Amino acid sequence: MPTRRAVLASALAVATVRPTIARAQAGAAPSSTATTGPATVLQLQRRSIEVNRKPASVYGIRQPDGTYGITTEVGKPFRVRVENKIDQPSLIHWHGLAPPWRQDGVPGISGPPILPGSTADYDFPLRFGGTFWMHSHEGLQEQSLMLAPLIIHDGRDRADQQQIVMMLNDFSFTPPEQIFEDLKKRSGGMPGMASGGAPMAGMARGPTPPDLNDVKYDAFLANDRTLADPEIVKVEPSGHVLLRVINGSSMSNYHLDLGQLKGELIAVDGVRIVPVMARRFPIATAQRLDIRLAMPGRAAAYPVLAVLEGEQKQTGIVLTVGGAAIARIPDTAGTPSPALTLDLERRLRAADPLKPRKPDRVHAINLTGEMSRYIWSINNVAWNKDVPPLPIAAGERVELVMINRTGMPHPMHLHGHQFQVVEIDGKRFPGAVRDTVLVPPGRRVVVAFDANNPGLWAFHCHLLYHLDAGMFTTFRYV
Ligand SMILES: [Cu+2]
Repeated sequence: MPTRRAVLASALAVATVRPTIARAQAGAAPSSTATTGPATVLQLQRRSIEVNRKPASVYGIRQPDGTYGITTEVGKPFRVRVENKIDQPSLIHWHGLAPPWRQDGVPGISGPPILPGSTADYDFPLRFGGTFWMHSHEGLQEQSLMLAPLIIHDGRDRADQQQIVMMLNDFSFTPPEQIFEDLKKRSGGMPGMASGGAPMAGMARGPTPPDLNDVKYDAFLANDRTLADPEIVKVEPSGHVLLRVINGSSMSNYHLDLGQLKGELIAVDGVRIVPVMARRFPIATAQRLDIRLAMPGRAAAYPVLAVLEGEQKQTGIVLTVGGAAIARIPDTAGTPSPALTLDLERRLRAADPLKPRKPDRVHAINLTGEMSRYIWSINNVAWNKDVPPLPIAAGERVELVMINRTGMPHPMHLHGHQFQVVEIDGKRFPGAVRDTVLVPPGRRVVVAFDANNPGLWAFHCHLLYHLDAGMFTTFRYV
C-alpha cells in the first residue's frame, strides 16, 4: 500500500513531467464551456512605466485588451489561461482564493512553473467574493510588479457605488536579486539591524524598537504612480465609493490615511467584518482593506494616502469632487509614522465567524531568524525542499500559535484557507477572518482554520526577502 505521502509525492512527480497544464482536482465543480464561455486570458508581460521621471522595466499581468488582472463575480467559475510571455519561468498565485491545491500557483508546492512561451489553465468555482490579488510566486518576480488586482463582486456591491482599486507597491531601480544579495551582505555588522533575527529570551517587548523596512526603496507607487503624478479619480458630489486597497508591496507596511474623509471599513482581506469607522487604517504587506466612503458634496480634492510604517515616505491617489484644483502633494509626510500595531486587529470582529469549536490540533509557530546571515525561519528551520510538511488532517479545526521571536514584524499568510484571528497576547476574541495577519516583534497571535481543502499548502511570511530567506513552511493533508 502506498503511504499518503507517497501518493502525494507521485502526484507532484506527474506535475513535473507535464509542465504546462494545471488541472482541476477533485473538489472543483465541473464547469460547462457552453454556459461559461471561453477562459479569460492573462498574459505575463514585460512593460515599462515611469518612476521619478525615469523609465523602469517591470512585469505586468494583463488581458489581451490591456485590462490589469481580473474582475469577476462570485458563483462564476475561475476559468483562466495564463500565457507566459516573458523570458523566465513564472507561476501566478491567486492570493486569498481557495482553489484546489494543484491550481494554487506555488512552484514546487502546487505544481511546476510555466515555462517561457507556455500556458497553464485554471478552472475552479469562486465560492466567495471580495478584494484579492494575484502575484508571481516564482523567485523575486513580485518585486518587479508581476502582480495585479483580482476582484470578485458579490452581494456587498451596491449599484450606486463607484468602485476604486488602489494597488500599493514598493519600487526600486536596483534589481531584486541585487537587493537580496545586499541584504545578506550588509546584515552582518550593521548597527541597528542586529536585533532583527536573534531569538529573544522571553517576550521582550518595549525597550528595543522594532526593525522596520530593511530595504530602502526608490519610490512607493499607488496604481503604478508616485505623488509627483498621482492617479486622479473623479467622484460624484455626495457619491458613494467603495475603495479596495491592495497592499501589493514586497516588503512594506503602511498606514492608510483618508485625510478629511471618514471611512467605513467593511472587509479585510476580502472577508466581511463588523464595520469600523476611522480615518486611518493599518495595512500590512499582502493585506487588503475594503472601505466605504461617503463623499462630501463640496467641490474639493481628497487625497487618499498610504504612509510607510516608521517613515515619512508616502504615496497615494486623489479623489476629486466637482473639478476642484489639485495641489501638489509631497511624497514625504510631515512626521515619521509609528510602527504598525495590533490595536485595530484586536478590535475587528468577523461578520461571519467560525463556529466555536475546540481545536483538534495546535501547531506552535515560532517566527525565528538570524539577522547576521539574513536567514529567516519557522521554529528555527529555514525552508528547503527537504523540510517535512506540518501534519494536519481533513476536517480538523487547527490553531496556529504564532510567536514572533525576532525584531521585525512578519505578515503571515496561509494559502488555500481563510483563518480567523482568535487570540492576541493571551486574550481570546472572535476576530477577523482573513488570509494574512501581522505578527509584530515579541507578540503572540493565534489563528484558527478548518482543514477543508486537502492538499499541500504554503504558509509563510509575505515579506518577499524573508520568504525567500526561509520563513516558509507547508501543511499537508488528504
Ligand atoms: Cu517576515
